[in-house]
Amino acid sequence: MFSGASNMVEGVDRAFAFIFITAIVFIVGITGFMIWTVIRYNEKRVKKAKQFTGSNTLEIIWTVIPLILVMVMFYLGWIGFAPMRNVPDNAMKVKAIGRMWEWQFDYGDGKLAKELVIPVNQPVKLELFSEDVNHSLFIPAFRVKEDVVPGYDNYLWFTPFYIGEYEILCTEYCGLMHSGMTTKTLVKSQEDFDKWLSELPVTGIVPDHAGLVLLKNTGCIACHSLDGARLVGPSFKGLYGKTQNVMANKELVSITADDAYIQSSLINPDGQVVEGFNKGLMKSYEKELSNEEIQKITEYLKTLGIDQQ
Ligand SMILES: [Cu+2]
Repeated sequence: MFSGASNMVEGVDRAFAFIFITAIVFIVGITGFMIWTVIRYNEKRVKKAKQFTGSNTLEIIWTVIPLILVMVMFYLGWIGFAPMRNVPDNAMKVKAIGRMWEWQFDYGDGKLAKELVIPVNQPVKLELFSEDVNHSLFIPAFRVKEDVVPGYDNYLWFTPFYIGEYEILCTEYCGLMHSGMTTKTLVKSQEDFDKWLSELPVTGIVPDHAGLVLLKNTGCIACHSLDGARLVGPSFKGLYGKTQNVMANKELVSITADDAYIQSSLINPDGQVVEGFNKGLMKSYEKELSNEEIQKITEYLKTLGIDQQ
């Protein structure tokens, strides 16, 4: 009955329809009763007004019926609203930025767009950020609307069901050009979306790889260069996957710089010292770096590895 362009339509429309129909029944009923009363008890028909006070039956009826009605409204509202705050794990994340007076969508890795482009039948989570004042992102066809407030990390999510074009509006008065703060959602097939994203030019800032951030924050690059230059320790450039000679237990052995080697070099640096470099200059990072962080560093080193040169 309430199928629509997104998975949120059913819940919202059901609650809306119930409240709307209830309101119509009451407005017609009450107005009709008033008109009927005015005619039926007109002075010409009823000369003398009757006086009466109190009716337990009436009191119960007009307490219980509205109570049931508002509880049903609450229930329908709740079952429509609760899923909106429960984002599925497989949702695609897009950062939606509101500023006076435009929307911008950040797909990561410096890829920015003025229109929201998303694949059909894929849950999408919009992470809402404002750069200036309060805005509100509203996509009427999908029945989603959330405030976009500076300093408050809000979000919304939905799954679009049909390929097509849908309006996006700002519904929080945000200044002179508020009414012009509109854009479009383009729902595409997964194939078309992938093509669009791969062709989207990089116009924003590309954030550092998480592994590089760790190398910088831990001070690694003070002694290990990223460009092949020889510093206190061997350079990270071309390191991953390289076969090299190391001193291990006072013996020169040949090893390949793989995940295990990087892990052991961080935890026990003097265990395998690259030929031509000195022992005792690097401390153990066992306590400073978690296994997960070491993995991120390894992932980054792979991007500088020999295959990449
Ligand atoms: Cu706005």
